[in-house]
Amino acid sequence: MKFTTCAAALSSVAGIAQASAVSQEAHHEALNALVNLRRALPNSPEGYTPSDVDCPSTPPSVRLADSLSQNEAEWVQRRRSNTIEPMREFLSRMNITDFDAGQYIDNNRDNASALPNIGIAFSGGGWRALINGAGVLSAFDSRTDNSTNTGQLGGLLQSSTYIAGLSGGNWLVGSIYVNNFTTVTALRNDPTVWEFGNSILEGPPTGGIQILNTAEYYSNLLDQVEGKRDAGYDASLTDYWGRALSYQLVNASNGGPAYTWSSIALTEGFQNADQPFPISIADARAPDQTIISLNSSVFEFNPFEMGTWDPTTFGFMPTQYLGTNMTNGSVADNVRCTVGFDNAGFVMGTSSSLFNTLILQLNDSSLDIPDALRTAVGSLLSGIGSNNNDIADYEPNPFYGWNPTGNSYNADNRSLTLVDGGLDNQNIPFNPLIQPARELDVIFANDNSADTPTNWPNGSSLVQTYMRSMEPIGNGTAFPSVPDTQTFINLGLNTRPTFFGCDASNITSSSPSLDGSSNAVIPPLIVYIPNYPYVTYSNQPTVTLSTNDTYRDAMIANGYEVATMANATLPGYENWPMCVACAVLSRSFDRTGTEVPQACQDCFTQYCWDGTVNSSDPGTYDPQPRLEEINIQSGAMASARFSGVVVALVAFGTALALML
Ligand SMILES: *[C@@H]1O[C@H](CO)[C@@H](O)[C@H](O)[C@H]1NC(C)=O
Ligand SMILES: *[C@@H]1O[C@H](CO)[C@@H](O)[C@H](O)[C@H]1NC(C)=O
Ligand SMILES: *[C@@H]1O[C@H](CO)[C@@H](O)[C@H](O)[C@H]1NC(C)=O
Ligand SMILES: *[C@@H]1O[C@H](CO)[C@@H](O)[C@H](O)[C@H]1NC(C)=O
Ligand SMILES: *[C@@H]1O[C@H](CO)[C@@H](O)[C@H](O)[C@H]1NC(C)=O
Ligand SMILES: *[C@@H]1O[C@H](CO)[C@@H](O)[C@H](O)[C@H]1NC(C)=O
Ligand SMILES: *[C@@H]1O[C@H](CO)[C@@H](O)[C@H](O)[C@H]1NC(C)=O
Ligand SMILES: *[C@@H]1O[C@H](CO)[C@@H](O)[C@H](O)[C@H]1NC(C)=O
Ligand SMILES: *[C@@H]1O[C@H](CO)[C@@H](O)[C@H](O)[C@H]1NC(C)=O
Ligand SMILES: *[C@@H]1O[C@H](CO)[C@@H](O)[C@H](O)[C@H]1NC(C)=O
Ligand SMILES: *[C@@H]1O[C@H](CO)[C@@H](O)[C@H](O)[C@H]1NC(C)=O
Ligand SMILES: CC(=O)N[C@H]1CO[C@H](CO)[C@@H](O)[C@@H]1O
Repeated sequence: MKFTTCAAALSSVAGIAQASAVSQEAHHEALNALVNLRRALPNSPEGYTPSDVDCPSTPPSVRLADSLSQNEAEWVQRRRSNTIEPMREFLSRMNITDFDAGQYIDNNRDNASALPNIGIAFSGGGWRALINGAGVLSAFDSRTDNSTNTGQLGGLLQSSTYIAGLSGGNWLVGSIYVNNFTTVTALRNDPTVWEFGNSILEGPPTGGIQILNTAEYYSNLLDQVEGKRDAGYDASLTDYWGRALSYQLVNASNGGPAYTWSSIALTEGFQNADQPFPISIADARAPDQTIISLNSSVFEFNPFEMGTWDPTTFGFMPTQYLGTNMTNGSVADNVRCTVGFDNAGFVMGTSSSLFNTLILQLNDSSLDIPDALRTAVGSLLSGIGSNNNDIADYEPNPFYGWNPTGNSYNADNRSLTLVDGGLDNQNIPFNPLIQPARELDVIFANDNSADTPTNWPNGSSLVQTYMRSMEPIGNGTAFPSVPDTQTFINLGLNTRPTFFGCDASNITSSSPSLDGSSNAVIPPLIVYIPNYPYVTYSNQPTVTLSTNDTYRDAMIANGYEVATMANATLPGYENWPMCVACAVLSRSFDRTGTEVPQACQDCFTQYCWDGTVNSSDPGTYDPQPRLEEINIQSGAMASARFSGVVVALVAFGTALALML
């Protein structure tokens, strides 16, 4: 038992000292008191170390992935009613010509399922995805200053039911939710988080809530993970990586070791269904295996459950009780339950495990790390074994013995190894959002992938998800037709928002199930929002250890312009906000048999991919900023082109950098 981390967590939260002297029960009580008092997040009794507790009267069990969980179904019902007012306000403000959106909502408000059901997805792509995505998210958030002015999109977030993040995109979603559904503006302005001027290898800036120096930073990291090992759990490089990430993403001392992913469900805002349902993505993969979209198992972590809809495992486990020794989907009589395994940083680290090996880059001499520390930490971390570098170990495997005929993938393994959600090349987290059970009508998908050698997206992620949806692995999901990646570039579909699947009647079937039958499923309409330079070159390499606040803020501003198309000031795109409203309403119009307003028909003509293909070699793709560049040089020439100036410690291969 290691109480030091818990003590640190407790005392940091409420100034309770000497927590190590109290019993576990007292810990629970103290924590419950804190939960009621303040934010509901640091609820792991022993900080980063998972704890044994008595199982609840209904012990945790694995369920088939054949529907929403009861918790989610109840929650979503409340959420959908709560989106009606924000949606009414948003759609009215988007001012669809000759159409009264307020009246439309009012006519259907007694039946929320007739109204639009919106999801938002943030792709992977390291810090680039986090920061550019942050600009997009802030544009959708009515809490951002001026975001509800004419030409802007504030309120789309408040109108949404689901939000999913993958890898760097989940650093964004995770930062928002783990910090009490805070705003991008607050995270940017807070001097203790999102400070990427300091390399993750050197630790956070000193002062404030954070610790003192690099040596102490490592001592804390190692101590926290050691506590987990001492309690009998396997630790992988992801544990260290997740802890390190937390110092940048979690607004609490020592990276908030007691913050769990499941505790999001305990926050007031979530319980009131005042915010969308957050989902993080990872893939299952054994060490040293490779996966592609057609043979990956996509796992999701939501505040209630962790598991997969894919036929390979087809089960869900309560997130809160991850770490519990499960057999055949249940807890044996003599076994106690585990809590605190689902550490929020560990979940964020799992989704982004591709970056694990960054933590091994200690030998870079430009880093301000004492030599003795460099050596000690270096040998400890490299001792973990290179085979396991990019996996996160979920041992005990919650799906051990579960559904042994269907669960070919991991029923026999005591350990479930998960990796970065982008490693199967589905870099946008569509999988949880195209599940028929979630009934989404439209997905706003912000793509910050580095598909081209110049680190811009080319639609590759959509292609992967589309192909997967037509195979048995897609297990009843459907996805709109999309063209090949050359066409994306040749037609400029990656230079501005593009809609896919506008004509619901053009998609009549989904992936065949294993017995060969196929159901008609209408997929959500996809609003593809690719990264593009507006006010800065937002194609920073995926692997970037540090940058400066000037560039960070320019990237956030860029993301804002990406989402709003420069607040609808680009010639020919003044109708963009109205067309966003049309995309939101499209499936609902179909359901309610409403004639599509002429203005929306014009929007669909302009923004929908019309089926045209041009697969010729597009050559080098090298877009230039659409607007005047923000000066990120602090006095130097504004035109100086960014070309790998960002300190990228890419000792581990360019292939990696190109992948996400
Ligand atoms: C969380 O955010 C809500 C809404 O802004 C606020 O009312 C509440 O006080 C916050 N809780 C904490 C613990 O900061
Ligand atoms: C709504 O659009 C009409 C033109 O279709 C315009 O005259 C009016 O000013 C717009 N209203 C707002 C609030 O932007
Ligand atoms: C609610 O709307 C859906 C979709 O338009 C429709 O199928 C259903 O019959 C409606 N339910 C009620 C009670 O009106
Ligand atoms: C919001 O708009 C006002 C008025 O144009 C301006 O003074 C203010 O700086 C803007 N705020 C932000 C954060 O852009
Ligand atoms: C971080 O926490 C402090 C203290 O609770 C709070 O004042 C601040 O607003 C928080 N920052 C963010 C970004 O939520
Ligand atoms: C997935 O498919 C790829 C390409 O065919 C193959 O190399 C890999 O071994 C497969 N992985 C699994 C887990 O089946
Ligand atoms: C788990 O299920 C298998 C059959 O699938 C059975 O042989 C085994 O005894 C079960 N184990 C437990 C602990 O129930
Ligand atoms: C998990 O529980 C089973 C009983 O269901 C037991 O046989 C096994 O030893 C336990 N594993 C661990 C690691 O405690
Ligand atoms: C768009 O609006 C945001 C927020 O008001 C502002 O910061 C930005 O400069 C605007 N961009 C353009 C091109 O007007
Ligand atoms: C319509 O469906 C066909 C067949 O799946 C597909 O080839 C075509 O691209 C689709 N058109 C559009 C615009 O999605
Ligand atoms: C910030 O970082 C960018 C990208 O590396 C660099 O071009 C710029 O000069 C830096 N600006 C400052 C003020 O350090
Ligand atoms: C819709 C569909 O095909 N669902 C299948 C998903 O996979 C599970 C497990 O193999 C099947 O039982 C479902 O029928």
